[in-house]
Amino acid sequence: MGRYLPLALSTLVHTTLISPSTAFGRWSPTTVPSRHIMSLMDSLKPADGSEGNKNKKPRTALDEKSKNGEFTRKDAAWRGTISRKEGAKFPPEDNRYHLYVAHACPWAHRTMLVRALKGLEQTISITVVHPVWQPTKPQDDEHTGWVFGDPSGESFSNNIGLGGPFPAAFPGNEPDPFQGAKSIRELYEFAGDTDGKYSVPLLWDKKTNTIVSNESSEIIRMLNSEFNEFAKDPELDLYPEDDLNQREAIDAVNQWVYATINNGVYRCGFATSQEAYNKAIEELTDSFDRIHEILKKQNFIAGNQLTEADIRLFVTLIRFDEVYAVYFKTNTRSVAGAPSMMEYIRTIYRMKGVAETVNMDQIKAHYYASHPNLNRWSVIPRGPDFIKLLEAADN
Ligand SMILES: N[C@@H](CCC(=O)N[C@@H](CS)C(=O)NCC(=O)O)C(=O)O
Repeated sequence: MGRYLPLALSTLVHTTLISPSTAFGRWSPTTVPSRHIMSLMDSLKPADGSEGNKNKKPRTALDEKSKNGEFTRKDAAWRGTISRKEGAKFPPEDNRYHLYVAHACPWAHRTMLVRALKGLEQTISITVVHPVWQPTKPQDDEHTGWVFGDPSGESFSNNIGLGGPFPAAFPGNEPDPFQGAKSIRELYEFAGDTDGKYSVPLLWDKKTNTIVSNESSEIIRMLNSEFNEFAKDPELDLYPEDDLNQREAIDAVNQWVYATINNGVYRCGFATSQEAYNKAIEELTDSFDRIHEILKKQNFIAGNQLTEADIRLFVTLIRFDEVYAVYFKTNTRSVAGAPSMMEYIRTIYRMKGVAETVNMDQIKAHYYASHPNLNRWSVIPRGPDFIKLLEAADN
């Protein structure tokens, strides 16, 4: 059985008055509905896989684990393609598609970066959700996930009523402009989703009101190649069509960087056994050193020009010292202590439109407050002020 809070604290939890706010399904300090006490107690159980969600289909990344405590990410469910090919279900069109993203999410960040670098801001609209996960249907079940910002709403705590207060909208968090959805989950349900994992990024078709794709690796390819007639920088090709060697190099890098770095940080952070963590941190540390060495010899990770592989690496490295090294226990290394990496991400950070896609406040608020079984009180550490380091003049 799981270890629960000491009695005095758990009594406090039972009697603390917490209730869902009617408008947004958020918890505010007034009353605890009984179903929520159950979900609250669930979230207080140790994340050791010994009980709880094992018979349920994974609904969030925190449930995606194997018997030996390894984090095992499941595949994205919506895999439509925007294509210039004749008769395509989703042809590229100006102002037809919308991206739902979170500043915090590295996978969503990939899509924001490619949109910015290609100059597609006018063609593909965007909504940034609130960084702190909240109950999405508190009347019905215990799922917590992405909700939309409410610039006139009240501040709130994490999903077990602790930490914060967090503003109802961080700068730039807007309500859903199209369906009036309160959560990303509502959009999935509106589109008839049966998978049950409500992730961002979400590429939405405004014309047919449905989801095109929720797989970032595929969305960035579409943004790179299918919208050139609208792009301000159509020349930029992050996965060069006419250079098969370069494509091979990108594919090869993506493979080990995804497994050991992009997903590797999650394999460290969400591991629920020492063995699983040890394996992940060893692989991550080896890859970190490998990247550092490669970047001493060349400007970018798959050669001397910026490619998709850099977009995918950048989003993990920029979160590394502020979040992953602390929260996901990847503290065998630091980006600030690796000069070739520091120079590399500084170069990318200074490219047109890139800095605007990076929001460290929302990145930190999300990670430190959205998984209360990892950080119950949602205390956000001060950190090294990585962005300041990044923006500092070269020395
Ligand atoms: N395969 C997806 C993964 C996306 C993903 O895992 N997004 C996270 C945020 S960083 C999410 O929305 N998770 C929701 C959940 O775990 O409930 C992609 O690369 O697009």
